[in-house]
Amino acid sequence: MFATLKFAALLLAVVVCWATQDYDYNDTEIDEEPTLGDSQYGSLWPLPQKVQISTVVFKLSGASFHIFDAKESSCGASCRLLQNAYRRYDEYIFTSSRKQGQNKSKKALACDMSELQVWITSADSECDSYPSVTSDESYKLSVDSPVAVLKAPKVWGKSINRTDIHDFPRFAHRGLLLDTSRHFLPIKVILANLEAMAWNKFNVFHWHIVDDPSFPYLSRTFPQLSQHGAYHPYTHVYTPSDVKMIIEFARLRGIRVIPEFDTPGHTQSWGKGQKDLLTPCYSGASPSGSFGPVNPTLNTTYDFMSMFFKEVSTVFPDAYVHLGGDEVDFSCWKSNPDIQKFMEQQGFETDYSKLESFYIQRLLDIVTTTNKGYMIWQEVFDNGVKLKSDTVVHVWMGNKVEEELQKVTKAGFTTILSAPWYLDYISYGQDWQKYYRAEPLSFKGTDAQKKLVIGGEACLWGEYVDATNLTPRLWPRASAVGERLWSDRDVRDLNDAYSRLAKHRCRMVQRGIPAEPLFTGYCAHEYK
Ligand code: CP6
Repeated sequence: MFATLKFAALLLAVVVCWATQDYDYNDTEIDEEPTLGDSQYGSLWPLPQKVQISTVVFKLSGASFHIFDAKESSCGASCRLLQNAYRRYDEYIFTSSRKQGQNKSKKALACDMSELQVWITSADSECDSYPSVTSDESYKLSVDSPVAVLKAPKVWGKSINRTDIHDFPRFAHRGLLLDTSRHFLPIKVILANLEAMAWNKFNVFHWHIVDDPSFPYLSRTFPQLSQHGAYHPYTHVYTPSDVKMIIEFARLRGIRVIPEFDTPGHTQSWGKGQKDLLTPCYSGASPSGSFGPVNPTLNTTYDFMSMFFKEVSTVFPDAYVHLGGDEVDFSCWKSNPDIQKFMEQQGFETDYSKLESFYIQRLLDIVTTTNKGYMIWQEVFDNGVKLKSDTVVHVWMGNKVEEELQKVTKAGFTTILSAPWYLDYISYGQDWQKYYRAEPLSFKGTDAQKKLVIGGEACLWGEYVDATNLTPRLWPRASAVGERLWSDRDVRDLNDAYSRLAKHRCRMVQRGIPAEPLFTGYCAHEYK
């Protein structure tokens, strides 16, 4: 519900009449968005499950309005998560008007709305815990005079608006993948985007933290990995305290952090600091000097992975880690005589996907001993690796998506979808509409199968993205995915979405996120 506040805030902002009524610009029309094509839901994004907005408008004073713990609430002053959220949302609603001195000479107006009460109803608010895939994110928001009430069973509910909202997510897993290997992303960029994620009701940060080009994760157990594998050993690394800070910042916003340590492919950078981890490729009878995927034939590989993932399991509190397993290139394995011999001994003949599965199987067993669940890219499932029943299969390939979802769920696995939401692809035009139209449950299957689709993730791979362009490339395009994963299946009217999203985007800009425009137009705040 801390995130709920966002809604509340939004809502209250929608409600209008805060202290801005005596702004001194002359042209009153510029305060209004064009009415043509306006949504009855104003700027709400993503659209709550049930909303009733009355025509009654309350006044809200920046001078006297505050967010309080309801006295019945099971958590209050000692819940840092909530107090932190109150402060953020108080700032969102009022800062711009206060900053501009709008209240300077203003007497406290007799306002209809003086407070928002936040009432956590469940005995265990979960204030001090981490969000999980089973977290209750529902909330109810009633904006009425003289107090607005935001009621939620747990601290994780979210929403905002101005009359009556009863809201809950359609999917439990609403993720965003960011890639910090192709380019290092400064902490402040990550934090800013976590903030924007919360505004869009995303609740999973899939941190694709390392990959071929660089290894910015500073491991306490194996510091040589980033020492040699990062773009820079001190400035372009995430230290244990950086990681801790990111996880706590995310937690306060109801966001899980799931790290991905992708193996056995996509591991070039690991080889720089860890001798003998990667497979030496051969050119004819001698080593070529280049390296391929992790070497699955050596015991030392599994010793290393055991120690590495033991550390990862303590650094990242989420119940899941993402183990990758995508795009393994067999050519180097094929060239290596030791690997060939191993294949023969194991009876794999020339089926290198069996070797891949051999590796992954052992890795999964290792990670299981750390008491974590795992997510894997779809290839691991496609190759027939034996998976624990709570494994999340991540569907990313663009061809035969529905068939894949059918197969994965038929086999009884939970799954998340990314195939329609590769935000690193850009095109001329409004590609948010394409993301918005995608429907995760359009495949053929039983109700039980559909229930196994727990959500999806927007992916922003980092080849062409760094701190200079990441944020505008992501927002508001990812917002379309946010609504698809949060709101009801029937919320799919593109005109209505356009109108709300344009305003939502302006709100993000106003709050300091340089979200790109959807199309021609302007933001009301540009004139204030
Ligand atoms: N990196 C990793 C990538 C991609 C994948 N894994 C990728 C593949 C195809 C496209 C975009 C990204 N860059 N580790 C696939 C999951 Cl089109």
